[in-house]
Amino acid sequence: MGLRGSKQPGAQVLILGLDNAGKSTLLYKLRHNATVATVPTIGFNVEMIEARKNRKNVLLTMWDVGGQGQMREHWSSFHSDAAAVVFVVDSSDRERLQEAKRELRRTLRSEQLLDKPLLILANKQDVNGALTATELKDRFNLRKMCSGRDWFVQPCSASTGFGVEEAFRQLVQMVRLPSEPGAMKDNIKETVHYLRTNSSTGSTR
Ligand SMILES: Nc1nc2c(ncn2[C@@H]2O[C@H](COP(=O)(O)OP(=O)(O)OP(=O)(O)O)[C@@H](O)[C@H]2O)c(=O)[nH]1
Ligand SMILES: [Mg+2]
Repeated sequence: MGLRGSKQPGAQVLILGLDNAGKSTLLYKLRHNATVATVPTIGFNVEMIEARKNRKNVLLTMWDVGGQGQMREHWSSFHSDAAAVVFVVDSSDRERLQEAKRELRRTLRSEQLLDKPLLILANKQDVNGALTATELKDRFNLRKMCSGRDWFVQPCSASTGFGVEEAFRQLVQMVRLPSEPGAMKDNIKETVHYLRTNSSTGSTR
């Protein structure tokens, strides 16, 4: 975690989604309240955003990773440090919904993301004909896909700012800080996984 050594509690948030979903637009809207002209992300963008949780200042490190095909194989390198995932969907692009659903399903299968809260953004609500949050929930069969984890679907428009504040508020509420009980459970699970992985490496030497 980039925040080790800092006294301020914090957590890392991973922003994923297909290319053109609006991840970088969202990040800059959140960080600078500005609508920035983006280019496809090769690699990642990272921004730190302060928030209030449980009457404390917390620092969220937001990782926005490129969504193009060749970038997706790198998504998993970001899984282990993520305390929460934001998955951005272009709700106006009906032709790519299946692709988005497939990538979300693949992401949620990651052992390192088990139990991590998931915020799905039904982005581009300003576009005529965009799927509503409820339609997206049904099309992705989210109740089934996300069973056993904390999840929420928020309609928004990263470019106009509609729903963006609500999305951030929801995220802050869902994310578990290291001092919170749920996070402790995650830490224990990760430690057990680490020990298991390392002990099996040891036995094959
Ligand atoms: N109409 C509309 N356009 C949006 C919205 N959000 C993003 N866009 C546009 O969608 C395009 C892609 O946005 P990006 O933020 O670069 O998408 P990305 O998910 O970061 O894409 P990659 O970096 O390739 O993974 C840009 O032209 C944005 O202006 C939105 O809410 N409404
Ligand atoms: Mg981008």
